[in-house]
Amino acid sequence: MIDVSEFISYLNDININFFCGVPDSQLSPFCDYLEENCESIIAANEGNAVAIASGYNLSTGNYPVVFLQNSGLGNIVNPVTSLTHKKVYSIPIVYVVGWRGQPGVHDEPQHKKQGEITLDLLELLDIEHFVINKDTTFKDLKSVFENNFLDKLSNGASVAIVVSKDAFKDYKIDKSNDNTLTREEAIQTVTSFLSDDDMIVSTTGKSSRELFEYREAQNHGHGNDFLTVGSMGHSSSIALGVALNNSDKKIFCFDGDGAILMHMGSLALIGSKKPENFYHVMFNNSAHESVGGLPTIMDDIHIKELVKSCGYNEVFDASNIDELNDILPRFVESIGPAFLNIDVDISSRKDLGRPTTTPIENKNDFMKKLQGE
Ligand SMILES: Cc1ncc(C[n+]2csc(CCOP(=O)(O)OP(=O)(O)O)c2C)c(N)n1
Repeated sequence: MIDVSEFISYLNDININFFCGVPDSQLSPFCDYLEENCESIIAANEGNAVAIASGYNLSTGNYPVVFLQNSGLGNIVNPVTSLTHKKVYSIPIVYVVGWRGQPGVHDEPQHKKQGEITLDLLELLDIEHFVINKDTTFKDLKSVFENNFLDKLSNGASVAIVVSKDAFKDYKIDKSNDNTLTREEAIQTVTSFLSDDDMIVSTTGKSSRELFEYREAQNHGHGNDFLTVGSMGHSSSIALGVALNNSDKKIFCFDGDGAILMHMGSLALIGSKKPENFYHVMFNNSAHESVGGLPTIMDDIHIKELVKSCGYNEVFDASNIDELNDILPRFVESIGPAFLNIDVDISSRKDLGRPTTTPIENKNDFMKKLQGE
């Protein structure tokens, strides 16, 4: 196991001290250590992180670190192939990649394919990699830098440390905000208010898990909900596609602030297409709660003004259960696209389960329900 403080101190000693990325639960000791002890940037998405890191390299000549879950590799393919690769600007970056879905390690369906192709994808991108696991020592890792990575970086190539489960020793910081409502209670309150005809597209992470468990507990079945278990940041676009093609139904998107920031352009498209049956709910903890609770920048921006200027028709806000109950009738009866910000705390149940149905079952049930079966 690697002690993150030893690893990051070593990086600092060799003049690697710029860190930018999107948090991941498998990397949470690394991300938490950075948050507490270093200057680091949490980017909107992984492609942005590569671009910010490139700007840092252009300014200093030093090597930046980009950290990400392997599901974010898709988001970096474009800047890696057309910006940082040796055939273009040759900008050296050290990647720290959480390896979800590693073959042989049990994981959720959305991680399986990405887990299988992670090392091949890095190879295709000409990013030399070293896998660390619970048996890897700091000495092993240091010698990879000394005998291989530093040479590659000095030649303008990028390198990656691929992080298996339990490769890092625990390191955890507390995260909290001042909100009183839990995301789970907010999800239950909104869902209980909807009719049997209303459809929900829910975002990646624990929101979808909490929605699934609520439907189980209520014996509702799962046909009204499309759980966007992967593809973080795309649930609002999925919901837009559904809303534009099912004008007789109300389509609700249950989103996270991190997910909205990740592909924020979708807000502009929703606002410009103006589907009257589109209802966007953001459970706002200003954090990536599902992967450890590190902050997003949602509290620094004026999201209500932003969605309004994108063309949303109505905007609502609730920061406690009374406000939520008060606003729900007006929100649901408004003409879309409508946006509801709900302030929630940074917490989730320790015993929260995972969907027990498969994504294909989920899709088939959802399609049947859309078709009125
Ligand atoms: C492209 C991509 N990057 C990173 C992840 C890992 N990930 C899963 S959920 C999540 C946090 C989601 O944050 P937010 O949308 O604010 O919802 P919250 O968990 O706070 O409710 C992250 C970073 C991912 N699944 N996909």
